[in-house]
Amino acid sequence: MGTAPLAPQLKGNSTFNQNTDITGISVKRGQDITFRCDANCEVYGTWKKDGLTLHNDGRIIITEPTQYRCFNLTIRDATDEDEGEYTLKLSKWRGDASGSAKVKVLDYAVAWRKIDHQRNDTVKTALREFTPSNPEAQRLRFLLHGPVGAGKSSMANSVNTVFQGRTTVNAHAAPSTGKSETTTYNMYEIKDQHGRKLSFVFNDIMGLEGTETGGVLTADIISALKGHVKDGYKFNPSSPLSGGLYYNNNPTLDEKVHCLVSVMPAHKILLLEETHGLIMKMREVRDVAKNLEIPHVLLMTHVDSCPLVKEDLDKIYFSKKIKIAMENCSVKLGVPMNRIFPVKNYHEENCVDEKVDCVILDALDNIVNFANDYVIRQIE
Ligand SMILES: Nc1nc2c(ncn2[C@@H]2O[C@H](COP(=O)(O)OP(=O)(O)OP(=O)(O)O)[C@@H](O)[C@H]2O)c(=O)[nH]1
Ligand SMILES: [Mg+2]
Repeated sequence: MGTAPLAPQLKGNSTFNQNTDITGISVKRGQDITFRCDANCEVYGTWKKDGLTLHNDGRIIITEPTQYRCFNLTIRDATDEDEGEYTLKLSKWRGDASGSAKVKVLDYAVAWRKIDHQRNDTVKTALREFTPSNPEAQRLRFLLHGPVGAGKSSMANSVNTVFQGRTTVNAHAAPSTGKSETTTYNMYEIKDQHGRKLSFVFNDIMGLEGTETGGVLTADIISALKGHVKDGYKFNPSSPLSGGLYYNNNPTLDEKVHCLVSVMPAHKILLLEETHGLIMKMREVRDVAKNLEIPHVLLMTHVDSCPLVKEDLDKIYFSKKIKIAMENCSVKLGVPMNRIFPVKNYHEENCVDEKVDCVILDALDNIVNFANDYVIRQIE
């Protein structure tokens, strides 16, 4: 609970107490915000937030002032909307006074989504043993797409790392130079520590750029989604694939994509306007997936750009920054919150970590389920 004595600051010619300290308070989401003010004579008081008068209403509790001297305001279960400037205006026929305090709402006191490392082994075993429920799809295919440097190739590597119990580098990942490191269409199989193939693969694609002429073309991502692009195709940012050796005219269900996986770095989404070229391109691909009824999830990478999460990945669902970035992804890219998974890739580690495994497994478990639901729907 965050509490602050409000300090009434004298305005006009009042004779009651004046105190010029303006106190600010910080509370964690879900905690209560409490203000108290003691006047040194009998006065009337009005509470305001950002200039608007507050009234008793559900979470807002304004207690009757004791002897017109003691004023209390409590806001239960703080949310972001409670941030702002709170003012207590005290008045009497001889003048008035007011005191203000700023409230900042910090990270959550309680995680808003559960993560449980204890389930890692169970989830891993289930995914290792998984086979698609429609025999026409021998394995589930997930298409990774997103901005240059988002962590797409790292994700394919990270999933392999989780199942092999050691760091792996099949897909080439590199610090972003602004141009996509990945330039060809590659399929990455996932194997366990004995080299046994699992029943799902990741298709990695060239990165998107915000400009019209740079990066992979949305037409090529859409072709890949429909299964028209063959493994090994080198993308040409000035002309979409429409035929030839690498064009698959009649893809089978097995060759089509069963889940579109958008990858967006947490720190990047906050900087992108809804009208930015990258957002527009990602929305275009999402719309096609939606029309084809292909499930769509979003992996929000680089969650370690939040200091709280960098220090302890288990704090991922305590972080206000992460929640805000996820909400940004949801609104800007049109993905429901329950299809957004914040993850950290294995990018600097040289051994596995149960916390990194846990967030990746949670996302993967959902992707596999959504994709399997899709292939079941294709059974004629
Ligand atoms: N801190 C941090 N770095 C990451 C994360 N994921 C990837 N990286 C790093 O970001 C850089 C780009 O990662 P890639 O996997 O190559 O990204 P990509 O989306 O495949 O990029 P392109 O192929 O160029 O489009 C690499 O230096 C990675 O090590 C993450 O979750 N956190
Ligand atoms: Mg790449």
